[in-house]
Amino acid sequence: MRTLLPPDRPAIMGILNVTPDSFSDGGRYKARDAAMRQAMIMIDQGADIIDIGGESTRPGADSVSETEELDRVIPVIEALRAESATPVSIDTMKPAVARAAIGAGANIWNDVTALRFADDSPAAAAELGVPIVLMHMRGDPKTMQADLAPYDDVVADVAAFLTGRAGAAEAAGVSRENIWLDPGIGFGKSLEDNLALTRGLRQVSELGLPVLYGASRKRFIALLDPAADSAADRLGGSVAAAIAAAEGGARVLRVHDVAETAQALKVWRAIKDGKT
Ligand code: HH2
Repeated sequence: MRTLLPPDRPAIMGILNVTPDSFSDGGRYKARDAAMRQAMIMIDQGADIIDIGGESTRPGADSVSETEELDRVIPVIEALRAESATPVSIDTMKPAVARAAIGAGANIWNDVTALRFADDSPAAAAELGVPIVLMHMRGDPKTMQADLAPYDDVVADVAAFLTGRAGAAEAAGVSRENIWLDPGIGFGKSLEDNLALTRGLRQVSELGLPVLYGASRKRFIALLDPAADSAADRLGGSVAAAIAAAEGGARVLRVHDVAETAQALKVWRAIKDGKT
C-alpha cells in the first residue's frame, strides 16, 4: 500500500458518496459500477485516498440503517480493492460498518462523530488499529445548523475539543500515530466560524497530529458567492479553501474535484518551494 501521508504535500482524499442524497453527488454513484468508474477517475487524477461514505451527513440528513449502509459501501470497497492498491477510507459513524469496511480492505476510519456515536466506538478504533479521523461537530447532522450559538473563540474551542477526543481515543487504546484531526468545516458552524477555522488552521495542526480539511463544495462558499447556489458551481471556492488549508499545515484535503486540486497544489508548491 502507498504511504498514506506524503511528506512534502497534503494528500488528496477523493470523495465517493454511495448515497442517494449526498448534497453534491447524491444518487450519481449508487450503482457499484458507476462508483468504481468514479473512483478510478479520481485515482487517475491524483487521489491518494478514496473516501467512501454510505450515509449522508449533510445538514438535516436522515440517518440510514446499518444494513443499508453496509449494502451500499461493502461491494464498492471490495470492487475497488480488487482493482487498485490506493488506500480507502470509510466515512461512517457506526463501528460495525467500520469493522466490516476494514475487513473488506479499507485502510482508514473517518468518523465525523469523533468516536462519540456508539459506546463501543473507541474500543472498536483501538481494535482496528488503522488511522482514525476525529472530526469536530456540534450536535448531529440533523440538528447541527439549527443551533448556531456563537463560540467564544471557535479555533480554540475546536482545538480543545479535538485534544479531548484524541485523549479519549488514546485512553481507549488507539495509538497516537493513528490519530488524525479535522475541524469539521460546515458542521454546526457559521460562515465566520468556517473562515476563522480555515484562517487559524495552523493552531490545529500545531497540536502535532495530522490534520484533514474538507471544505469541498460546501454551502459557506455560496454565502460568499451567491451565484454558486448549486454545489457543482463551487469549484473556485473549494480550491481556494484547500490551498488556504495547505498553507495552514493540512496533511489531507478531502475534495470532490481531484484534478483541479492536484493542479492547484502543484502550482502552490512550486511557488512556495521555488522548485518545479
Ligand atoms: N464532510 C462531509 C462528510 N464527511 N468527513 C470529514 N472527515 N470531514 C468533512 O469535512 C466531511 C466528512 C460532508 O460532505 P459530503 O461527503 O460531500 O456530503 P454528504 O455528507 O452529504 O455525503
